[in-house]
Amino acid sequence: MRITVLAGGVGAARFLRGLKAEVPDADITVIGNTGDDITLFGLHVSPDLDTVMYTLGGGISEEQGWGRDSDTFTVLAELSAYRAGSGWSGPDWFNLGDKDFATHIVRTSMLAAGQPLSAATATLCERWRPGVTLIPMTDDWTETHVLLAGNGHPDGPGPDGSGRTVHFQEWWVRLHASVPAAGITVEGAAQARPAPGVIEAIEAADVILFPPSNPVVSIGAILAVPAIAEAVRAKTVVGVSPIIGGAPVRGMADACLAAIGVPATAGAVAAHYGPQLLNGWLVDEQDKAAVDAPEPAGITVRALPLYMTSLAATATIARAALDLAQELRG
Ligand code: FO1
Repeated sequence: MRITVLAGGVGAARFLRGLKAEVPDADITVIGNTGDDITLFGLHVSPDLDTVMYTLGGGISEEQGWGRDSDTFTVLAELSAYRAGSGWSGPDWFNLGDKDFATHIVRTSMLAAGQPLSAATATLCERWRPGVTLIPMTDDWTETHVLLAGNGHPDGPGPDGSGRTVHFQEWWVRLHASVPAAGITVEGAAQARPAPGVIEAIEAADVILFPPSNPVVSIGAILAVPAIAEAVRAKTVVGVSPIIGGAPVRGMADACLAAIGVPATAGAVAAHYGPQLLNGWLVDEQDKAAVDAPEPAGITVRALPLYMTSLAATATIARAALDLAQELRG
């Protein structure tokens, strides 16, 4: 069976562990979000690609859900010493571990040599062997930016009164999404070309899965690449709600949904994707009212326990998604 998964970070990576356990012989391609990518200290960091690679490759920090297991922060401490002892003022809010730096150095050195992000990702995966084919959504530049609402917050309106725009990571990590977002845009996505193999993986798939990733800045960012959205719409797509009981299971998807005027409910997220894109939708039993609700019209909704509390629980969710896809494909 060929399965193609559009993936963000932590939620997607954990879902993929269960999917791999449930269908170990399946050919799984993961299309990773690169809107989160950021250049820090001259290094290209791809948080969502690394989270999937480390999680499936056995190198993830389980408690953080990102970055390397048992990492140290000696380089960061040295950077702080330079910040304190000189006029240098590089960002101090993004915690990069020493082992993690090696990943960004390999990636950046390959990019500097003219290799595309997809080639760098393939090289990194030769070491980690994630057991899936991990392809960035595009090799072109994309960055998700957040327009901060002008609300009197120190980071609020700029001199002309309009809200400042910051990189998604600054909003997410430095500001903890504490300043409401008035808008979220994936810069570069409209012009971006799918990376090699992305469209082929979508077209060849028996089913496309949307794991419980952030519908705005993760799956939404991938779908912001026009050719990808168009290819996905032609397929059977089953998604897993990242919202349970009106709140995201982790992360701040609710703050992202608010930025685009979508209520943080399982049904509203399905309706946001729409029946042209999404054919099946798994919701938690707390949200089983969505099964019969009119709003996600044209989308078949099933309710089951959605907390990924163990590998077995996650495998059960993955099985339910595959079964629903089979049912919908007829
Ligand atoms: N998230 C944080 O909340 N704080 C951090 O300092 C942080 C560092 C970091 C370093 C590497 C990496 O791959 C991810 C990192 N993240 C951090 C998570 C990151 O912001 C998220 O994984 C995604 O970008 C959102 O899904």
